[in-house]
Amino acid sequence: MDTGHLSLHVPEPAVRPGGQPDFSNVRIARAGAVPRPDIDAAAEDIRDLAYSIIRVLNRDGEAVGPWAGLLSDDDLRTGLRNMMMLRAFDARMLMAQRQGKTSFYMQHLGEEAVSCAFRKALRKGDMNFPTYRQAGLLIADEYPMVEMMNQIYSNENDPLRGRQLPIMYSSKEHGFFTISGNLATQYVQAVGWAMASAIKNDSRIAAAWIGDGSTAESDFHSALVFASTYRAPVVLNVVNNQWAISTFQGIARGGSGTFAARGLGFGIPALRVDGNDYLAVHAVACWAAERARRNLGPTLIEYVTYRAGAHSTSDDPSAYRPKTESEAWPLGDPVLRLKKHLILRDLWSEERHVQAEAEIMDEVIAAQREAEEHGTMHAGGRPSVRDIFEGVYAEMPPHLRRQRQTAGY
Ligand SMILES: Cc1ncc(C[n+]2csc(CCOP(=O)(O)OP(=O)(O)O)c2C)c(N)n1
Ligand SMILES: [Mg+2]
Repeated sequence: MDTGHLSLHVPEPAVRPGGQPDFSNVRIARAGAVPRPDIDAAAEDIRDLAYSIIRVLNRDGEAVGPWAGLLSDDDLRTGLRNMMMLRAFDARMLMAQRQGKTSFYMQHLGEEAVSCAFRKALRKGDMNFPTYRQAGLLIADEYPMVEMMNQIYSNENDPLRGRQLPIMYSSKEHGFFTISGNLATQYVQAVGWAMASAIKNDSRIAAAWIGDGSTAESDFHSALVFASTYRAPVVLNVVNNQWAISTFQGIARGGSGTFAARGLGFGIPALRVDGNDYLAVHAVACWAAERARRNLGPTLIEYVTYRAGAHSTSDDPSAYRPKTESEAWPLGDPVLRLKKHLILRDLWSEERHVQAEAEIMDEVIAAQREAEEHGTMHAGGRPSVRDIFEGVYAEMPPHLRRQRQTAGY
């Protein structure tokens, strides 16, 4: 009917501060219920997987179903340790920011499984194009924590010589492409890198990273066109942590139902996975990485998780969501869920957990001491002004050389 009064639909989160958190609309498949398709399945034959949630760990902590069984006992304990390390690292660096030792920090609370488990599906030489919330890729690959801290403090040992925002690490050696603050650029870069790898008949694959909110950027969509057309060897990761600073995921998702479903219009196989389930994340990541390696093309993965902390040290979530929303999140906490699984299988215990927590914190504090000997934001050593001019051009152009001389370096 023609009403003569047009209006826009603006999606709103179900609750705001002061309200009762309610996630009853988040439909969660039973652990083990979602099938594991053949690696060469066509996107249209596995459409359901873009609307369900692949889960391995059930409520009791058992690993069940067709996606279970890929990780050894040692792998699982390492996974738990990596996530605990990332959490401890975050806690110390948040405190360091409050103490004025760095200007800025971003934590991973509640999302540790995504980057830690994903890293284990990659091989040396593969390349991630991460955002600021995937430091688990570095931790799980044993990148030295002290280097991360040097970067956060922009001190004299900062591998990036003070030229990047704190937490925007870079390590070619560890398959961690320099973080770009301009979100969604990771997608076009990763797809381009993957295409280059295929053009060179190389064997290395790429992984693109994006948050729910940033999928609204056009870079996301144009990257999907190229990935789909040329069947680029890339894993397209969407971390749906429900929030994009203060904007809820419903804005960027729009009418598509799920973020995974965005892949279907491009003919890209798309899976949705419980992002707080270390085993499920790892299994789905391996499936997608294998597809890429076997030249079967891209896979889009949506990780359903929850940003339990503030967006960054410049954010206060109590202004836009109920304080208790995090506790009401139905997929639980990734560290506690893996811990429960290990205890159930007699591979771990409450005592060992407490002990490991203490050991890990000691390790983080030792790294922090070492980094602080080389300076923090306002004290001690810092990179030379000369470094501003280095590292951009293979050969410094004359105008930059002149500027450097004028600056006295
Ligand atoms: C192209 C671009 N636009 C805007 C911003 C500012 N910005 C920084 S973080 C952020 C929210 C991103 O949310 P999401 O993609 O969901 O990732 P999350 O922070 O939840 O991991 C925005 C809008 C940016 N960095 N880049
Ligand atoms: Mg988000």
